[in-house]
Amino acid sequence: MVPALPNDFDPDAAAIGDGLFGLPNGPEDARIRILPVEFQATCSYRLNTADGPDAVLAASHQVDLDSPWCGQAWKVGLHLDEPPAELQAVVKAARTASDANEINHLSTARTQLVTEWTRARLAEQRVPAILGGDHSCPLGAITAVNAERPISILHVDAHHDLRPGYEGFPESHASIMHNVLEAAGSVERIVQIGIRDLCGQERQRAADDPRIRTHYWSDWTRRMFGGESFATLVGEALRELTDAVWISFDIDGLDPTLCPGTGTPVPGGLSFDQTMYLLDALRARSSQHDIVGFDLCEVGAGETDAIVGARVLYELCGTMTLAT
Ligand SMILES: [Mn+2]
Repeated sequence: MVPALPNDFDPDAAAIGDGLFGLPNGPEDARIRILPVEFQATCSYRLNTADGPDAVLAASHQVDLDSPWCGQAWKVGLHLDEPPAELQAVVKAARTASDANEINHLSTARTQLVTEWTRARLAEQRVPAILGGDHSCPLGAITAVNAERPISILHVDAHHDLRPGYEGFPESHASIMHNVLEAAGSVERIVQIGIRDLCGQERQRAADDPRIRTHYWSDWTRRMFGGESFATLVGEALRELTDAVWISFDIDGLDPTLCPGTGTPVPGGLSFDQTMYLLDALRARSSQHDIVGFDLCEVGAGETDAIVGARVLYELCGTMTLAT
């Protein structure tokens, strides 16, 4: 279903509205509903990502709507939701919380509210997406989607995120994939790309758990420098995905020049063009996969962070099969 837009909407004009990408969609006519979660309480290094969603929204007005990569993603209908009042209260409390018990309590409440929001979107046949905030934010969304249909996750990140809790926080941003795997009705598979900062415990977990398929960035760069193509490597990774795919995109999977304000930047990583190619290759496999939702996390509030984040967000929206 292509949503009805006002007759005078001109996608080629400069953005005039306040909406995401300057689009006039309301929540009722958007196929993709994006929930901003301005939560970063478990961040371990730098605290910049709670203001990411606002910065991405502002930068999105500079994104032209006919992408040379994904085309006219706006046509599916995109909307950045107003968070429910309870979630806003939790997010506000988390901004000043310092006690670990309090942060854990707020994290649990946040995840429950994200779960409820996601269930409501699924009931309305909308595609849910989460715009963080730190990478702990999408846990409730991923588990809610997986409860309806077994999914695999395409996970772009500098980190495994396989720690069983970190710094006293069971719902740490460094534990999202561990928590997804431990949740009831586990996901079928996690395909990790960009990984280059890890601990021994995580490496062992990834090697031992057949659901985890890690493509270490060091292996990819060795092979590319040895003459293999990025296309070959991407093809190997994407073939490991199952039918229904959630994309979990931590912006720190990219080279830190593209995300200088992210929480835990790591040198190396995907270029912007490699990221576009990766999503393009996923889109080319649309006859084999349903993209059931996505998250974009750890985007900082700086100018470059927001500009890159807004474009990655548009391309993530563009991985959905265009409705006819
Ligand atoms: Mn992460």
